[in-house]
Amino acid sequence: MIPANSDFNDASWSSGPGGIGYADGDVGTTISKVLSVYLRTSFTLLDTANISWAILHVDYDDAFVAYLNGHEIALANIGVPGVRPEFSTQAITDHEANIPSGGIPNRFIINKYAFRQYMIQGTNVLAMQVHNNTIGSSDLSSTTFLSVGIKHAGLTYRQLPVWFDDPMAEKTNLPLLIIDTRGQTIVNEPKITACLKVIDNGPGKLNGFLMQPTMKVVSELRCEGNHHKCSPNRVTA
Ligand SMILES: [Ca+2]
Ligand SMILES: [Ca+2]
Repeated sequence: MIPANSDFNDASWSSGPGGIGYADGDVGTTISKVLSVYLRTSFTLLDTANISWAILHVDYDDAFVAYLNGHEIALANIGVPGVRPEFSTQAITDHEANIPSGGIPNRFIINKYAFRQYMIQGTNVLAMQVHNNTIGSSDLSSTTFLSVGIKHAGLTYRQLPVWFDDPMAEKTNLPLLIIDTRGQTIVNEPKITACLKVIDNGPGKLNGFLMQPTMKVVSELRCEGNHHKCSPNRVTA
């Protein structure tokens, strides 16, 4: 289990700069070969009211689950959302880290409702479990970046990585359709209630996925076969 609250005494844990792993070019602290490794780091949020979005970038080999104050916020290549994998669980497939070959880490947009619910004014703990796909795997990577949007102009913290793209600046001429499950997993039964958001600012205008939706459809969603089925219930503009 990942001890996720800030009261947990991790003094007996080894510590070192990230990423923690072995035999990959982005390792800050080298450990011996393992199937899985558990990581914790803490950070301070002075005013949670100013946070408008959160993005996790993870350069992982081969899988990970990330938790904010004990609540799952992202996972990749392992298990199912909402179920904490055992330490002995293997990653589903092989997955290479991108930074060592000149690429950029994978991006995970954190559901803003979940992030607002889980973040704490004061000390927060980001915990990770990172898993290999085989016992004795030749490499492991876990380089992680948690970034938040701050509404207060003029407040800046650590310099952003050179590869970081401002999500507020990512815009397209095409209308955007976003399925917002508010952190719920779409399953076969029961149906979940989700919100389909349309961002379409009109001809000649740009649309960005963090912009205010121009239309919202409250809808029920469930998995059916290899596709998702939805039944619109309510439309608001
Ligand atoms: Ca690998
Ligand atoms: Ca590996």
